[in-house]
Amino acid sequence: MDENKETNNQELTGYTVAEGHKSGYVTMVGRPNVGKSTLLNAFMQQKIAIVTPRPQTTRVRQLGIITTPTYQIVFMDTPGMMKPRHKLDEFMVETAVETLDDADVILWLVDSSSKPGPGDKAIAKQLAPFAAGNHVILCMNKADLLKAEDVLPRSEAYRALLPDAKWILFSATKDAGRDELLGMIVESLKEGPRFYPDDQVTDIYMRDITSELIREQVMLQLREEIPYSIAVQVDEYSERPDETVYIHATIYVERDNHKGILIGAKGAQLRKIGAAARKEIEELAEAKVFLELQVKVEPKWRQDARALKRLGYSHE
Ligand SMILES: Nc1nc2c(ncn2[C@@H]2O[C@H](COP(=O)(O)OP(=O)(O)O)[C@@H](O)[C@H]2O)c(=O)[nH]1
Ligand SMILES: [Mg+2]
Repeated sequence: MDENKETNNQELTGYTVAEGHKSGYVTMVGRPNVGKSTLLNAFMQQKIAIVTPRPQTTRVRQLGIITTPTYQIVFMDTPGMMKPRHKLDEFMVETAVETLDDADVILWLVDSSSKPGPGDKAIAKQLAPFAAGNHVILCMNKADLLKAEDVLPRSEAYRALLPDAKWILFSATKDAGRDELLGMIVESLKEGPRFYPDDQVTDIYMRDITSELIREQVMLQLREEIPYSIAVQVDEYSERPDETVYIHATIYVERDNHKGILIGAKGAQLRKIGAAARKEIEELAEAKVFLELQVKVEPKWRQDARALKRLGYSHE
C-alpha cells in the first residue's frame, strides 16, 4: 500500500490501520433456511441474528463486524431469497438483493443436504454477473448431513449452477470448515480502511434485538401461519436506576383467532413466550429484565405499506 492511500483511508474513516490492512463488506445470500444466520452467529461467536428451524426467520439486514489487527469484515446477514407473496416478502427479497451491489464478497449459501432446486437456479442466474468478477463464494452448508456417496455428485450439481464461483463444502456448525471459509473470505478482500471502531460488533441496538428475540420465541413455539404473520414492536425499553430493565412490547397479529392462540388459555401461551424471551434478553443485556407483552390485531399488516413502515420493514 502506498503512503497516499493510507492517508486517504484515514481521512475517509478516521481510524488508523497498519500497512496492508484489508477490509470489505461480505453479504450472505441464499434461499430461506440454508443457514445464513447460523453462520453469522458462529463467525461472531455471539447471537446477532435469530435462528429457528423455520424458513423466513430473518426479515431485515443484520450486520456483524469482525475486526482483527490485519482486517475488518462487515458481514451482512439477509432474508432468504424466494418468490414474494405479499409486500413483506417483497421488502425482504429487496433487502437481500440490495446488498449484492454493496458487497465486496458475496457468500452464496446453499443447503448441500438437498438437491439444487428451482429457487437455487434462479439465485444463481442473479449472481452470475458478480461471479464473473470473481466476487462470489458458493458456500455449500450442512455438509454434516450429507452422505459420503453424495458428496461428489451433490457438490458438482451446485457448482454447475455457477461455474465461475469459488466454492467450499462445510458446516456452519463445525469449527474446521468455518475457519477455512473465513480464510477464503480474507483472501478475497482488498486492501482498505476500517469502517467501524474496533469494538463495534453490530449496528443493531438492544431495542431491535429485543423485538427479534420475542419474535424468535413466537416462531419456535407456534405453528403454521401465525409465526409468519406476526410483528413485534418494542414500545418501551428503559434501564432503571436499580440496573434492571423494563420492556413493554406489542405483538401484532393479523386475525382475532391468532390473538387467541397467541395468548392461550388463561394467558399461558403468552407467558411461556415471555418467559423464554426474557431469559434470552437477560443474557444479552446482562441485567434483570421485566418484560410485559400485549397482543393487538392489525388486519393484513403484511400488505399495508404504512404498517410495514411503522414496524421497520421499509427501505425509505
Ligand atoms: N445440521 C446442520 N444444520 C444447520 C447448519 N447450519 C444451519 N443449520 C440449521 O438450519 C436451520 C436454519 O438456519 P438459519 O441460520 O436460520 O437459516 P437462514 O434462514 O438461512 O438464516 C436451523 O435449524 C439451523 O440450526 C449446519 O451446518 N448443519
Ligand atoms: Mg436467517
